[in-house]
Amino acid sequence: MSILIKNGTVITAAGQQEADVLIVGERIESVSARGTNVQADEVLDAQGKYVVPGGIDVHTHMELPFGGTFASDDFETGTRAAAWGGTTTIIDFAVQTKGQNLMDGYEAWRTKADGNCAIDYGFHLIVGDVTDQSLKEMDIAMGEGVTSFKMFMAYPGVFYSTDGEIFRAMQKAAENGATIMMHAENGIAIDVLIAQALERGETDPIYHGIVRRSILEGEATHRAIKLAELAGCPLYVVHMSALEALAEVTNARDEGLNVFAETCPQYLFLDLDDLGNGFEGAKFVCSPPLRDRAEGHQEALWSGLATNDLQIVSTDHCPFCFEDHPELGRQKRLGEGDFSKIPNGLPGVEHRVELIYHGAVAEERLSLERWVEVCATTPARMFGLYPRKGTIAVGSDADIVIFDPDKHHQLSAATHHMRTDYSCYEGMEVTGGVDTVLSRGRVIISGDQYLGKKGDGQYLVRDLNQYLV
Ligand code: DUC
Ligand code: ZN
Ligand code: ZN
Repeated sequence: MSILIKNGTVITAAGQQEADVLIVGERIESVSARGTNVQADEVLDAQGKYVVPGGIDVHTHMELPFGGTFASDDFETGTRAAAWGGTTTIIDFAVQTKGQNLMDGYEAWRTKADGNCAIDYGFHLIVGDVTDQSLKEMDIAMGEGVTSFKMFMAYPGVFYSTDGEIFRAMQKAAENGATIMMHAENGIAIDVLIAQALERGETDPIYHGIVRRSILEGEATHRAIKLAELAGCPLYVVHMSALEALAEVTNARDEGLNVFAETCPQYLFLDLDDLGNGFEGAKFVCSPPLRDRAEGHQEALWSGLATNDLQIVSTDHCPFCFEDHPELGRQKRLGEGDFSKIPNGLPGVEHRVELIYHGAVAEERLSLERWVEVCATTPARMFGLYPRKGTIAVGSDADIVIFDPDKHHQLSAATHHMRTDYSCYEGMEVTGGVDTVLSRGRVIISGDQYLGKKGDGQYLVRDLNQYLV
């Protein structure tokens, strides 16, 4: 089976080209000057549209157990929603819980995902219990293509690791060339502030945003960088929200350290005010929290993306329903009367590629090439998938989005495909939208039709971070 994508403008991180793309089977066969006489079984006309690499979301939490419930998207619904939004690869987080072997977490997440994904997928591993055994198992995980390990400086009693535990895992990562991914918030200090707020009767969701102070994200980021520097391992700071944290990463990178960071659309578009309005604010509870716009975090993050102090936009997709759900039960409402019991996380996997196009390209903050770079190419290189993924080149997987820059649409829970009963972007007008999506040479989205199916997505064995200095 061959498909020719004709008449489009091919955008990669390296530049733009008026070119036709020939796909044979699952791979890109040729990228040739527009109008070259190439024959194919099927022709897709991309006149007036961009032809870009499929999005790669390196931070999702399908079915994550959290706060007495589970993230509401499973691998089937979540990867389908991702496809609708132009994402053709996810890297999700398998979880090792306390007392469990590390590889048991990996096996459990493979069981949840295998046969259920509509797009390709890989895993990072959350190291939830640093022991001699789990450190040894980090070697085994590398053999399975899990080359990145997430740790938490937040959530004492749940995912939290002490500095000593973090340092031991970092030493192991340094031996293997693995990347440590860090949730950098000082969870111990935050827990003191949570208890004090609740004692004062401050129970609404807005206090989630107030107690999780940005200075505590900056402090934890600094500490993580110093520990990684000493251990000699690459560090990737996840879901950065605060300008104090960005300053730490910028300094580290200026010193030539292997320090990297991502942010997410929620930190670029939403803010502390969204956490107001009584319990409605629970819809916006995630950690780190949405920040006060007046403090300049959002503008700092956009400029970090422009200067490459921030390299990736991921989603931290971790959805929960607002109203009680017939199958999932209580989700956000678990935290009525106590903000600290609201499950943390937002739906987002469907909207990242379009939102970043809107905020970056349509609103003229970043170039087309940089949009592709932060949404696809750098994620592929950072997590060992390039050049199989993240670009449009001969031999690469035919994961391709035909993107219509002239499409205007409104984001809404009524039309999205994520399994949540609300949208964080309800009513927002977005310029630019996904038209057609191909995953390894198969058309899985065509206009308003979903043509994918669960089980078509393959597990990805990943290589090491390709940016190490
Ligand atoms: N933050 C969230 O908002 N949800 C899941 C875990 C996390 O770190
Ligand atoms: Zn996190
Ligand atoms: Zn996360």
